[in-house]
Amino acid sequence: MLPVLSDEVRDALAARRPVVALESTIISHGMPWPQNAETARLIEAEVRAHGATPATIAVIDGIPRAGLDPAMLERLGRDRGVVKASSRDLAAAFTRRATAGTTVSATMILAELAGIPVFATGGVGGVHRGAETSFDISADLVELGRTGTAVVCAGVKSILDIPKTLEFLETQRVPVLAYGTDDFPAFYSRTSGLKADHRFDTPAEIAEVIHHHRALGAGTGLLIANPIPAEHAIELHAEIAVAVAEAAARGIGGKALTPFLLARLNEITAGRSLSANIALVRNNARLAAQIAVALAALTAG
Ligand code: PSU
Ligand code: MN
Repeated sequence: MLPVLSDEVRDALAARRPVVALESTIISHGMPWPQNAETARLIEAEVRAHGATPATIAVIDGIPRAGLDPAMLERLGRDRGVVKASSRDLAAAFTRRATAGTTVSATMILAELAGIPVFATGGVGGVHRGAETSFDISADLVELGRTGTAVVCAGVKSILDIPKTLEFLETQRVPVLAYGTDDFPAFYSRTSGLKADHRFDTPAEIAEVIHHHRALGAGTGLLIANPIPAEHAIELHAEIAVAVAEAAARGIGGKALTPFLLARLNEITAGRSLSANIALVRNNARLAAQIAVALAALTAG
C-alpha cells in the first residue's frame, strides 16, 4: 500500500521542494509521554526552520501515512496501544487496521515509496551485544542494505555492539559518512573510538554523495552519522552496562529490547539520557533538512 501523503507533503514533492522523512517509533516507543509528542513537534519545526517540509511517517488505523496532522502525532505519543512496526510488520499492521510507530526499517520503505530520499532519526538499530549467541541484529541494518534512503542519525548507541554493527554495514554495502568528524559517533557521545569510512564537512557534499550513490543504482541506503552537539554529549558507560545486564537478567529480548533499554536508561540517569536524545534528534533534523535542500538544488540543476 502506498503511503497517503498529507497535502503539504504532496505539494512539496510535486514541486520538487525538499522534504525530510521522520520516523515514529521514537515517538511511540523511544521516549516517554509527554516529551515524545513535544519532541515530534520540535523536530518538525526544526526541519521547517531549515527550509524543508517534514514528513513524519507512521501507520494510522492501518493506513501508512507520510505527513501527520497534530492529532495523529499526539495519539502516537499518548496511546499505549500503538505497536512497533519494523518493515516486516507493515503488511500485518495494514490488515489489522493497527496504529503503529514505524522503525527506521519500516520508515525507509515508506519514504522510498513516497519518493522521499532523506530521512532523519536519532539512532538506528544495530547488532546487539551478545548477538553471537542471541542472533539479535536489527532489521534496520538489513533494510539499509536494500532500500535507497539516506538515513541521518547520531551514530549507534553503545547499548549495541558498535564494531559488529559497522562490519555488518560494510558487508551490506552501506556507505557510512560522518559529518564534521573523522570518528563514528556513539549517540550520547561524539565518538565510539572507531573511525567512519568517510568524513564530509558540508551538507552540500553529503547531498552530492547521495546523488552519485543513487545514480549508480547501488540499491542500498546510506548512513550519515552526525555527532551529538558537544554541549549535550554525556558518557553513560556504567549506566548502559546496568541496563543491558538488567535486560538479560529479566529475559527481555526481541522487539521489546530496544524500548526497554531506552526507558531504563532514562530512569537510571534521571532524565539526562532523554535530554541528550532530544538534542541530538533535533540536530539530525537540521542536518537532514540542509542535505535535502542541497539535494533538491542538485537534482533540479
Ligand atoms: N534507538 C534509539 N531510539 C529509538 C530506536 C532506536 O535511540 O527510538 C528505535 C528506532 O525506531 C529503531 C528501532 O529503528 O528502535 C530499532 O529497534 P530494533 O533494535 O528492535 O530493531
Ligand atoms: Mn532485534
